[in-house]
Amino acid sequence: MQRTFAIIKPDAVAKGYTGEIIAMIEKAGFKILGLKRIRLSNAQAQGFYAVHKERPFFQGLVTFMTEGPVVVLALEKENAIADWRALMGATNPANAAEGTIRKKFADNIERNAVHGSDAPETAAAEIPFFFSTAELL
Ligand code: 3AN
Repeated sequence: MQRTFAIIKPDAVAKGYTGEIIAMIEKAGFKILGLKRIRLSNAQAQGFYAVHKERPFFQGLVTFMTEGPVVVLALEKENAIADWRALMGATNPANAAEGTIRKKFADNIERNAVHGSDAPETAAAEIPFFFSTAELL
């Protein structure tokens, strides 16, 4: 079993896609260990995306991620990291495959509906960034 971390981003939450995205997650066989709807502070968004802080899109990304509520999830499944990234689709929705979340719900490369950990080390850092052990059931 492997764990991964997911965010339903402000664009998708604001457009009312939370339920459909959670249904896709459950249908794909992920167990939801933790789930909450929160609004990121500036400091949380900057900390979460610290690996991108030298990138030209960093400030725009932080502004976007703090513009409204998000839903954060801790997920478990065999091969969870790769399987969640496959279900999300490519970072740029223009390149995302049919049937993926980004193909269905994302507007563009920045407002791209969902986040997913890209490696086991990333998941191991991202899950405790938002969930205490007691919140993972
Ligand atoms: P992914 O979310 O597919 O793992 P990353 O880790 O390369 O993609 O990028 C993190 C986030 O930064 C993306 N989800 C997207 O919101 C934003 N982003 C990435 N590349 C760009 C870009 N060229 N322009 C604007 N935003 C970007």
